[in-house]
Amino acid sequence: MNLKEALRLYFVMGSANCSGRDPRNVLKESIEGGVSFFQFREKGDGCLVGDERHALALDLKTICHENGVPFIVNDDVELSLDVDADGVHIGQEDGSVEEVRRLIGDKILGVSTHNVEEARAAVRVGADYIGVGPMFMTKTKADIEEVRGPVVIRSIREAGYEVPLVGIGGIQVANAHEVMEAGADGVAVISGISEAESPCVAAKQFCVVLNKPVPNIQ
Ligand code: FQP
Ligand code: MG
Repeated sequence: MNLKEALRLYFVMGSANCSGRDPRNVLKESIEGGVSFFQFREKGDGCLVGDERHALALDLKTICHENGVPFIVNDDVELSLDVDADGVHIGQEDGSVEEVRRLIGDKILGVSTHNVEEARAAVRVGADYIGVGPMFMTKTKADIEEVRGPVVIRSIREAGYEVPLVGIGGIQVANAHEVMEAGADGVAVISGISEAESPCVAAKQFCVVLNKPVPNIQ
């Protein structure tokens, strides 16, 4: 797997993002539309816990793997190991990156960053990719940092870091090009796909903007 290539269209989602639809169907449709990386982010109002959360993680992992899409778990290292996910994504407040690396071995480790300093630190401790955000205003996440936008990605590239990198936060079909032009390898999208009337059509629209082959299956 070429990580930078796979990160081009990164779908992040949990049941709270699916407007009451079954996340399994939302994920399947999004992959039909060209999603090439997936993060299970089961948090927010009414999110699943316990056995249901575990069962959903397993189902979504299976859907990903049937389609050659890496399956990443947000925040929860234990769940990622339990379901044998392909990796974990952690933020600045989710514990030590070194400790997570020790626990997951050579699985994929993604780290959230908001500026060049955090990017530098994440690279130094061996993050496989970084998420940079928020790119734009978003309603999906309440506890966001100041919106500084795609310029942060540009400064990380100008500082010489070639680490696989995606932008996140408020990315829609209409603004995704700004993120790519700043030097990202891809975009991480939640509501732009999960809340679309058709996640498949939305993903295809992203593919066009991202210069990514559009799947032609119906
Ligand atoms: N970037 C990415 C992605 N995924 C994320 N979940 C975040 C950033 C945000 O810990 P964090 O991570 O700041 O907040 P939360 O755990 O609520 O998502 F990998 F997609 F780039
Ligand atoms: Mg987190």
